[in-house]
Amino acid sequence: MTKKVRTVCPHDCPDTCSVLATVENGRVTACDGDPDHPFTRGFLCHKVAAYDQRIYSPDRVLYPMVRRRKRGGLERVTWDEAMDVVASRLGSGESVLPYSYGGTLGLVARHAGHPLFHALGACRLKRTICDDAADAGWRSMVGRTLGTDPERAAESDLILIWGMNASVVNIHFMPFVRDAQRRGAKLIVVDPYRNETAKMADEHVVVRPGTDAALALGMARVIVDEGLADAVYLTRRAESFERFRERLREYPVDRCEAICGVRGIARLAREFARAKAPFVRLGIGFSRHANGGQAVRSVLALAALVGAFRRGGAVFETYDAFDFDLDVLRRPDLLPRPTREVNMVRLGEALTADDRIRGLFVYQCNPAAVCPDQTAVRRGLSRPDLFVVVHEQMMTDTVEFADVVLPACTAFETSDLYRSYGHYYLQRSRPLIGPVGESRSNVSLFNALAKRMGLRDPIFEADEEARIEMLLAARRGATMDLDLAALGRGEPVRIGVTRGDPFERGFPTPSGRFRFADDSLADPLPSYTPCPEGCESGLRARYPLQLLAPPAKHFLNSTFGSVASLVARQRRPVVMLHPDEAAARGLAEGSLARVFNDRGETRAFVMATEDVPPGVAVLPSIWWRRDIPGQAGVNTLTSQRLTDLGESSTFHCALAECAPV
Ligand SMILES: Nc1nc2c(c(=O)[nH]1)N[C@H]1C(S)=C(S)[C@@H](COP(=O)(O)OP(=O)(O)OC[C@H]3O[C@@H](n4cnc5c(=O)[nH]c(N)nc54)[C@H](O)[C@@H]3O)O[C@H]1N2
Ligand SMILES: Nc1nc2c(c(=O)[nH]1)N[C@H]1C(S)=C(S)[C@@H](COP(=O)(O)OP(=O)(O)OC[C@H]3O[C@@H](n4cnc5c(=O)[nH]c(N)nc54)[C@H](O)[C@@H]3O)O[C@H]1N2
Ligand SMILES: [Mo]
Repeated sequence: MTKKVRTVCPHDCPDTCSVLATVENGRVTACDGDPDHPFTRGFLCHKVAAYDQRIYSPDRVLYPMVRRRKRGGLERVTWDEAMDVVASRLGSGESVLPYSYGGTLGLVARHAGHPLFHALGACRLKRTICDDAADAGWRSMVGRTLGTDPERAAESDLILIWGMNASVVNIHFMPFVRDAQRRGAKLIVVDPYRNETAKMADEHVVVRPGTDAALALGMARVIVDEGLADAVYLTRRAESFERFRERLREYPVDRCEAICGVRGIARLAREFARAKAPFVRLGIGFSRHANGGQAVRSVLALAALVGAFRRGGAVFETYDAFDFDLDVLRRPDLLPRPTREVNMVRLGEALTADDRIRGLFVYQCNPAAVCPDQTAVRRGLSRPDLFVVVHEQMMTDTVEFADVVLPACTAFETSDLYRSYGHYYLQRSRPLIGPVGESRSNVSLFNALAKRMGLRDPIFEADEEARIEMLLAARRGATMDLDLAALGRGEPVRIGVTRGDPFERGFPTPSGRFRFADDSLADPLPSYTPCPEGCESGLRARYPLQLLAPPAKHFLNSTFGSVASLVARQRRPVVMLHPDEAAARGLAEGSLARVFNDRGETRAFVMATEDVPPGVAVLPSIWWRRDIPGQAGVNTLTSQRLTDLGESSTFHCALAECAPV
């Protein structure tokens, strides 16, 4: 029996696609993009189009396993036995650290573990590995994390994609950009290297890594000096503009050009300010530097200066508009007291600086591959006194360190509710197939474990469907008026966000205005500060290459490294270098190079290309260890340093050197 069933792509990507899955005799056999979803528009990325290969991957964890002694092999056990081992050895209180992130973005699955770990009084994880610098920067000016509907880019005459390889990480945004380009709009991409998006642009602005604030503030200075700002908008909609104008005195154009390496800032500024409907798509990429929060604030200030929200748009993420009270799932009230917080970016330090953490519970995350300073992370995970549980779909690099491995369902085997961080549609999914092997969903695992540990609260009785209903009952704001019948049928449902200016009735700030200054910050105004490990740092004498570690097209972070056809598409780990940099080091095209700094070394094949400027090295990631020559990934080179705002990650803020093997 063959049927087509609508479901949702669960992965950590702004597109949150509606998927039409073909199910034959209880097996998923094909996946297509839903033509009726206004953002998916009928197509999928290669990754999810091959989803059946992931569900039935030879790397799939099919049953529970226990390691009897450190470094020994994994032995198959029953769920009962595995749960006994976990319940008796995990511990409780602050010796326990839950470690999870974005395996699925389903609101129910993603928050399934919180009540249990709260009830145990475990350490709390600060889940700030991804967008928190950008988020903090955006919030400080706008109030909440939402912005112009990305679909509105189609009506723009000048689109600026800033610090984001949208053709790779937000591919369903690009048709809107192409629609605009067909109508004569200009696309400008601001990025340190000519990525796939820059190749589609009418202009590529090559900015030095970590200097975006200087570029944006230089442009803002020109706009203010030449009277090109939207004065009416600023008077009606903004506060503290005069203080911003003062700050801009520190950013004359020649100083900014010297910092960011961009010539013609004045021309760029005029063009941007004179556009009828300028649209700025801010990425997270350029926030992954030590000064990333202020970089985002500078670009956002630039957008506000020309009244972009009113005339065209500006957006970084949309998720706050999906207004649910997530605490009904997270249950912070179960915490006995505010326990220690551990920043997930610093897992390496948390596990190696001392031995306070004795039980680590990893789910929907692959820290051995995705965390910065991988050498420290792996050393920590190998600690003989650390008990490690991993709930996983695949035999990932982290499983290598597990004392207990528990098989996890994929999203197609369970129910969930999905908001998006890149559009304004909500969608609900139901299981397409039964659990593969003996796998269990996050909710069923944590409910069973809570019972085994003697915890009693009604939340531990609630299955996925019940939790979805709890969320829907706890909705407010833009999610109030929902077509619940359509949602129940699995259709994408638009939430109540206007297609025009999302802040036409005011900003969600205390004053209702856009805030150029936020006095709660160490530096209330947008500013540029050189990065300690960036293009202006002294360390460049030893490590002259600024390393960018952006996402690979055919992987999603480390997910999909289990799909052979996608590994084949991505071919092999490469380090992209300017031909002069390659030649200066005797690195022939296609040869194997060592890329190293004080934190470690990875190996990759040289791709000499003028797409990358001198002084920069680009290593698309995240490869599985088995596919990396030398087996240590790019994150051996990245650091645990946190951003200026939001305590987030600094994946593109590392210096390195390169040499032949
Ligand atoms: N195919 C694919 N899609 C993905 C992912 C994936 O791994 N693969 N990951 C998903 C996830 S978790 C997220 S958070 C999003 C990430 O999405 P974003 O972070 O918004 O975008 P990225 O393309 O990852 O950002 C990397 C880009 O930023 C540029 N960049 C680095 N430093 C600077 C700088 O200083 N200035 C400027 N202007 N640009 C800079 C890099 O050169 C690169 O082109 O994508 C999601 N989508
Ligand atoms: N060098 C470098 N490193 C980076 C980045 C970068 O750009 N460069 N990006 C960073 C960013 S933006 C992010 S968001 C992080 C992402 O880091 P992670 O959230 O760890 O992302 P993934 O690598 O996709 O790993 C998710 C894992 O969850 C598993 N999983 C999926 N669904 C479920 C489920 O329902 N239950 C359970 N138990 N498991 C599940 C998957 O099999 C997969 O192994 O990586 C960061 N690391
Ligand atoms: Mo992310």
